[in-house]
Amino acid sequence: MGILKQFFYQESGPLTRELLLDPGKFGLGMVPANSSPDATTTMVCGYCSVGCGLRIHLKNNEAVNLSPDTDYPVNLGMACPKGWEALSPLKAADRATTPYLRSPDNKLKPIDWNTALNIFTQRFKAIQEKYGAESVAFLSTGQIVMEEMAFLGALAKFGLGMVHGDGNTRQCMATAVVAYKQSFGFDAPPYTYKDFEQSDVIILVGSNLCIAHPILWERICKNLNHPEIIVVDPRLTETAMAATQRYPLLPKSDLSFFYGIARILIEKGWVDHSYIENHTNGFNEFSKHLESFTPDRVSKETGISKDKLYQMAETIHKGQRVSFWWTMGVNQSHEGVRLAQSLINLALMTGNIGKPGTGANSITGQCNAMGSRLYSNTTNLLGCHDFLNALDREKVAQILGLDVSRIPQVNSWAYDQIIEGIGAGKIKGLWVIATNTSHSWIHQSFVNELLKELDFLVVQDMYYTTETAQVADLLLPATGWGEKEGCFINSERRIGRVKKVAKAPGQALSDFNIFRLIAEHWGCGELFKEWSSPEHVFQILKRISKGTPADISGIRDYAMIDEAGGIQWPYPEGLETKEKERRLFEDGRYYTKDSKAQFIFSDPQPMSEIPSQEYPFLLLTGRGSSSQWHTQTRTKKSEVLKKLYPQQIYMEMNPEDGEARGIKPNSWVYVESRRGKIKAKAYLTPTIQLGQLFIPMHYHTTNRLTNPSFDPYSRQPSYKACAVNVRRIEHWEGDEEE
Ligand SMILES: Nc1nc2c(c(=O)[nH]1)N[C@H]1C(S)=C(S)[C@@H](COP(=O)(O)OP(=O)(O)OC[C@H]3O[C@@H](n4cnc5c(=O)[nH]c(N)nc54)[C@H](O)[C@@H]3O)O[C@H]1N2
Ligand SMILES: Nc1nc2c(c(=O)[nH]1)N[C@H]1C(S)=C(S)[C@@H](COP(=O)(O)OP(=O)(O)OC[C@H]3O[C@@H](n4cnc5c(=O)[nH]c(N)nc54)[C@H](O)[C@@H]3O)O[C@H]1N2
Ligand code: SF4
Ligand SMILES: [Mo]
Repeated sequence: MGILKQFFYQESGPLTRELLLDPGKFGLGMVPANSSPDATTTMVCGYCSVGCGLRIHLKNNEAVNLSPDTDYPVNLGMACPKGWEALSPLKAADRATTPYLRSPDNKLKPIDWNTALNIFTQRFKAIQEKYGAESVAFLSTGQIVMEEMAFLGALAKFGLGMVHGDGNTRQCMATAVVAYKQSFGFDAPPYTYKDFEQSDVIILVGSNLCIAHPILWERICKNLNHPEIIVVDPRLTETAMAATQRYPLLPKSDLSFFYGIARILIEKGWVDHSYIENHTNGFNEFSKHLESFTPDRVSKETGISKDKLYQMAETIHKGQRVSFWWTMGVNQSHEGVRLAQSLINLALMTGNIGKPGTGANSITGQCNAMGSRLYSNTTNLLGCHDFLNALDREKVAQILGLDVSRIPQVNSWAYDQIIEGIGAGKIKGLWVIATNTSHSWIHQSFVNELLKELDFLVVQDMYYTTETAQVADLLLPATGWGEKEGCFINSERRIGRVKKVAKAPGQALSDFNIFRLIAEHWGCGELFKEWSSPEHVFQILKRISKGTPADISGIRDYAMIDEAGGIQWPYPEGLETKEKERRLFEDGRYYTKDSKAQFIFSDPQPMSEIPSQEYPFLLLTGRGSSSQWHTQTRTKKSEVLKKLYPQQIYMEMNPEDGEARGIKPNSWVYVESRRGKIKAKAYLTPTIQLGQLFIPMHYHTTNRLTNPSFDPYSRQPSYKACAVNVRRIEHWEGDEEE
């Protein structure tokens, strides 16, 4: 029990007089980020990937309030409602304050940590003995610090013998990762936020910046060049309303659209031949491929007039500094990788990359989506190495002091394959950390049926009330942002600090300490003896990154990150720079063998579910408001945020469609797909095109409707297209949930 006591002391304050009198003896000590009783410390926000700096105001070393950091280079004194309210979810009444175990009468009952850890070990080991080591898998997240992600990935694969583990970043960033890797030779978003201020043409594709990355929108507002702001989105979003040009194309017609634009640029001679010649491969093949994308064809396929196509091409041509930005309207598509590459191709062929105000720029989603891309040990070996490459395995094993045989020689299954694996009887145990699968996975009822088939499901979360926690066999109570130490990496590759400014509730422990305890109980603690604190792990990750494109070996320690206001990767040893914003590819050299970027393209494919007579509408889903975060486990705990968004699920529909079906504003309707039927309130609005609908993802029934279709290269789910029908509710069918 010794080690546990230390952890409780570290997490929640002293348990015993002995600890109180001599904290140093236990080596872990409680936070004091700052020693004076009333002070301020700074850290980055724990919600989205913008990564705003927040000043946390402390009383007796505990957070009492916060305000946006005026000196941080990301947000320059601004924050959105979630940031302002970031502390309130920590105090919620449904925090998991003790481990829970499902009892024979099917209820979650509190247990102590020692029992929980023994059960974790016994159950997973028994499953592995019976069905093989790879029959236990994990699903992780873009929302824990990178030191915890690395620890989880290393522990699961090198310590517990798992082979398969993926994260919610599959739902989110997988497409951008694959697109960049194939085109640039490395998963490398090239931009820095200053590019928003330096562009004169900003093209936002499938990105509702005002809602999803509000402070990046504020950065655009600081642009003094009176930029053209172009929004390509089937909906007239908040961002589109504020744009100077709008392209409300038909959903999933983007690939045809951007090939059409590329063809016009070539036809008009508006391309940068010298850039193409010196820094790229495959342009001739690409231009040949574009021949059939005539303005007539593209206009027909996208619903955008030929004049508008020429207007967009001309705007790109006239721009001195053109930047292309994309988010989920691109990544979450059945052909997302090729679509992202169609934007990369446009930047390359017009030479709009590696210069201020330019770039083919994927914006990430979660606070640490990029940390997960680099260090989660899921789809690539720790630090963007390759499980399939013997030299990479040797390198990582040597740095970690491991026997190389502990490193799997195969790639992990993707999220959807892990889920399918349950159905096929190949995955029998699952450990879910900081993601709410039962709510957020596509075709929710399918995954929820499969979760029941598992022999053992462990969920590690801050709350015992999440949809996934409620079906767990074992629930491990975790602390959250503000209750632990580590780093996040934001969209512009900036590593920022997260600090412990609040005590853990009850016996909750940081994910980091949970992993340490599991290692001990499993019997592989020896392998991780160097992994004693987040900052020690940071030092290990520096060594692993050395020599890779994302080298951070020159970052001395946490204090240096604090002093610098966050540090962007790469930051190799010997780099002496005071620059606060750095972009990639300024020398025109990419991470491929011949240092050239590659044009990649293929023919557009039909989406897997097309509206029919029975299901005549196409349903889009996404973010609803700047005050709602995903499955709402955190944002619904804030009384302030709750006033800023609709409490009940709603469906946006064009008023003409509403009238044709006798649907009145604010009336309840059924929305039905081939997979399920839900109730929603009709919100009639001309911002939605005829034949289309939109439902925010934040309500727990939305994903009952979505269709499990995936990009073939990235295996990212296509959340933004499924065929549905809508019916007026004549009378309540009482047994159904809304
Ligand atoms: N307030 C808030 N902010 C968030 C989040 C949150 O939950 N709440 N989540 C964070 C995360 S993890 C992410 S990934 C980001 C997501 O950020 P965004 O991607 O900006 O958000 P979404 O609303 O999912 O999707 C963006 C747009 O894609 C459009 N779209 C749908 N289909 C198509 C299509 O075929 N073509 C085109 N061009 N567009 C299409 C939708 O109409 C929508 O407006 O937001 C992050 N920020
Ligand atoms: N229909 C539809 N579905 C979608 C999308 C869409 O656009 N449309 N978008 C997809 C995208 S882009 C994303 S990123 C996913 C997000 O989907 P999820 O990852 O399922 O969403 P969250 O609500 O953020 O879940 C995070 C969980 O981690 C817990 N948590 C928070 N911090 C910590 C911590 O420090 N430690 C631990 N152990 N737990 C913690 C929270 O309480 C919560 O239960 O949803 C996807 N689903
Ligand atoms: S924009 Fe994102 S990082 Fe900034 S305060 Fe809002 S949620 Fe936090
Ligand atoms: Mo996401």
